[in-house]
Order: sequence, then C-alpha cells, then structure tokens
Amino acid sequence: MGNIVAFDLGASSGRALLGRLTDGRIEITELHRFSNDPVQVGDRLHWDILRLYHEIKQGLLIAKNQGIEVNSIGIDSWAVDFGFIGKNGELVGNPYHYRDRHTEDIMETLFAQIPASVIFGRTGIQFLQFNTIFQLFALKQANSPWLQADNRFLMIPDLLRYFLTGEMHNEFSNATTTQLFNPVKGDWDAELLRLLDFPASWFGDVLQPGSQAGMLQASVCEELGIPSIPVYAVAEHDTGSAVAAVPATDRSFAYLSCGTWSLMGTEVHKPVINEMAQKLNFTNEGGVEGTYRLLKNIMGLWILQESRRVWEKAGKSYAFPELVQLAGAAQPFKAFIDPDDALFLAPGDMPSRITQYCHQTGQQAPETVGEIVRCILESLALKYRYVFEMTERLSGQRFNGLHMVGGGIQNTLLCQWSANAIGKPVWAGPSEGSAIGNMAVQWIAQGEFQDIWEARQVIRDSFSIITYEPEAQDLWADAYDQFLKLTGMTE
Ligand code: ADP
Ligand code: LRH
Repeated sequence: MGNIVAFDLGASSGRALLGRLTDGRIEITELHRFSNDPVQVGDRLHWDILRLYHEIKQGLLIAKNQGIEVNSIGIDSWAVDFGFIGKNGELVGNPYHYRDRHTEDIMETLFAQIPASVIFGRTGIQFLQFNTIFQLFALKQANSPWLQADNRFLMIPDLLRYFLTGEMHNEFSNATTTQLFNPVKGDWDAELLRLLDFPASWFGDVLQPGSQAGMLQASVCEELGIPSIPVYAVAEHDTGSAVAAVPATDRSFAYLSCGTWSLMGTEVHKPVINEMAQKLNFTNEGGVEGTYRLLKNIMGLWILQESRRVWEKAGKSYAFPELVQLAGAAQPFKAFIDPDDALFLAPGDMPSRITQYCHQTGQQAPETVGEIVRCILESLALKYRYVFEMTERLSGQRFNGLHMVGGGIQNTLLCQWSANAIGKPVWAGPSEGSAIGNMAVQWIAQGEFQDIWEARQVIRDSFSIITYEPEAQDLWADAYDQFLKLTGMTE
C-alpha cells in the first residue's frame, strides 16, 4: 500500500512521518514536527488538544501540498489522559495533563475504598498517581461537571480520531493504561467501575490495534481538500507502538523506550499479575497481537527537559547536544539522585530540586550545568541497571543486552553509560520507534507484513542500529553501590 502517515504525539513534541515500503525496506520522511506545550490555566495544567488536532490537519495538508496521496493514517500518543464527549457530540472541557496536581495524595484515599491489591489483581497495572483511575476519582471528588452518565470517555488518540472520523471508539493498548481494564476478561472491569461508581456507559467498544476505526469525515476532507482515507486504530499508546518497533531477533528481549519517560521491560504473552509484580510496581500494558508489556516507568529525560526549560527562562538556551557535551566534560559520579523520587514528577525547577535531594541525602550538590546534566544522566543509567535486573528477576529471563528506541538515543553518552551500567551491550535504534511501530501496525492490517515479527525484521533491515559495548565496568559497579546507598534503594 503506497503512502501511510503516522502521527506520533509525545509529551514534548509531535510529528507526522510519511512511511513507504520499497523493495522490502521502510523509508520514512518527516512531514511535520511541532512542540507539544502544556498550558497552565490558573493552577490547572492542560494539554492543548485543539492545537494538536490542528497540527494533525497541518500534517495532512503538508502531504497534500507535496503531491503525496496518503492511503491511511494512525495516531499514537502518551497514555492515561482523556476527555469526555457530551450528548451533543462536543468535547466537554479541555483535557488535563497527567502532571496536574489534582491527583497528588489521592492514591491513599482511593485505597481506603478499594485495596491496592484488588486494583492490581484486576488490572495488572502499576500504581502511578496520574493513572486514569486516580484522575477520574479526583474529578469525582471535586464534583466535576464532566462526569455525566451520558458523556463518553475517550483517550487522547481516541479523541483526535473522533474529530477526524466522527466515530467514537476506545483503543485497547491505551485502554489498559487507565487501570480500569481487565486483561484477563479482555474488557473494562465491571466490578471496579461498580466499586468506583463510574457509569459503564462512559466506556465504549475496545478496538484492537490494526482495526480500521473509520474514514476521514466529509467536513475534514472538504476543509483540507483531500479524499477520504481510512484511519486505523494502531497501538495508540506510544510505548505500545515503540515496543512494536523494537528490532529484536530474540523472542526474549529487554527494551528501553527512551523519551520524556524511560520505559523499561520485556514483552510477555500473558500478563504477570502476582505479588512480586505488585511489590516491584511493574505494569502489564496491552500491546499488539495479544502481547503485554511487563515494564516499569522511570522518570526519564523529563528531568533534563525541565532543567533546560528553567535555564532557558533564565536566558540561557542550550541545545540537547550541547548539554550532552557539557555533561561529558564534567566530573564523573559527583552526586546521585533517584530519578523516580516524587520530587521530580511535577513541572518545575529541577536544578533546585536536585540540590534539595542532594542535601537531604548528605551529598554535595552538582553546581555547573555540566555537573547537573551529568548527575541526571548517570543516575538514569544506574536506575536502568536497577530496573533491568528487576525485569530479569520478575520475568525469570536473562537478557544478553538492551534495545533502546526513542528520541533519547540521540544522546550517545546516555546510551554508552547505560551499557556501562548494565554491563551488557546496548543496541540503539530506531529513534522514531513509536512512529515506526504505528506504521508497522497499519502495514500488518493491510497485509504487507504477516505479523509483528516480520515487521521487526524489516525494521532491523531498514534502520541503522548502533551497538554500544560496555566499558569501565569496575568504575560503574562501584558507582552502582554508591547509588544504591545514597538513594536508599535496596537490591
Ligand atoms: P517524547 O516522544 O516523549 O516527546 P522523544 O522520544 O522525542 O520524546 O525524546 C525527547 C528527548 O530526546 C529529549 O528530552 C532529549 O533529552 C532527547 N534528545 C532529542 N534530541 C536530541 C539530540 N540531538 N541530542 C541528544 N538528546 C536529544
Ligand atoms: C510515554 C508514556 C508512558 C506513560 C506516560 C504517561 O510517552 O505514554 O508510557 O506512562 O507517557
């Protein structure tokens, strides 16, 4: 099938990539890239959903103006966030950002009503304060006018797809991240909805990745001057798409999807829902072809993004490569943070929070920009080792290396340090994992690939994968001991 377009919306930026299959190779061309800027209104934090919709239409327009006839599209985005569609078919309110503070401290309140073990047992999803379940609970506690029984719940890509097609569907991979979906039953968890007093009528049919989810509606075609084309439900959770694009050869593999977040884990065929998974706070997110992602969230390059934003506000702009270079020149292992400390979740002044963390843990805080970036990157690499070993323990597998995909692999220092920290090779690529996984699912649906493993083979043949062999392992092993001690983590 000629030209397909993947719209991949990350928490920091969105892009429209054109994909073509030529002689058994994938060729991608960037049509459009745009920043994704959260909008603070009063003390609430929102996504700019209409701007994102506008940028999607811009992507389609750019394709048209380049004379490209697009045959199908798919949209993926970050997980957990949502909006409601009212009885009149219109969006009710502007979706909140998962970093909005309305779910701070709410987990315990909900656990007083429904024990954590019951929620985990029914969903297999890790506890993160911003999961949809907690966001909806917070809205309910605040008597939000969004929560009319006849409104329809749609997640971000569901919403954008609805704007394009006029059809309302919930997509599976993203639905699992709500922590309201039962992977064993394969449907929304009726019992949890009952216990929470969430009307089942909010939730619709759940489409598997690869289902056709409608056609561009007439008003969109008219506005853009393009013919109607199919819109596919892909793995609409960006991490689901990223993992679909991991160019693994071995069926047992470990991955790290490295962007705003770092998502590390392995692919399994049955959700792992047991005491150990709950204790280690691992998740089982739905993927393509009946797979699950047994993984753990790590705060990721968010801390670096926010530091950069703070420096920029203070009049000092740094490009990412410049920050990497400054880190490379700074003193190694000067200070460590646990990137997943609650201090680093909300937007704000990360350099000051790192100082606060260091003082609380009896360390000398990093001072220069290079030292701060080095502290963030080294701490991330060390946290990767921690989670890599947990993944091995929980899945009962041993991995001979780590696949890294996502924009973060452009940070070659982070890739090298990750290899050093885990003491195994890192295979980095492709950097546009989510968009490529989005395309792969469209091509499978269209019969171009037999299954995800054939797609992975073609991805491997089409993109350069860089191998980072571990170096300086003694130094990194010592640093790991220090890291565990100073951050209070136990093995
Ligand atoms: P998301 O999809 O979550 O918005 P991306 O996958 O686009 O995130 O990755 C963004 C991250 O990649 C940035 O936070 C930055 O740390 C890193 N990055 C992007 N470009 C570069 C670069 N040229 N050099 C080093 N790091 C980069
Ligand atoms: C990464 C991601 C991640 C979720 C978070 C909200 O973009 O989708 O998998 O936990 O955003």
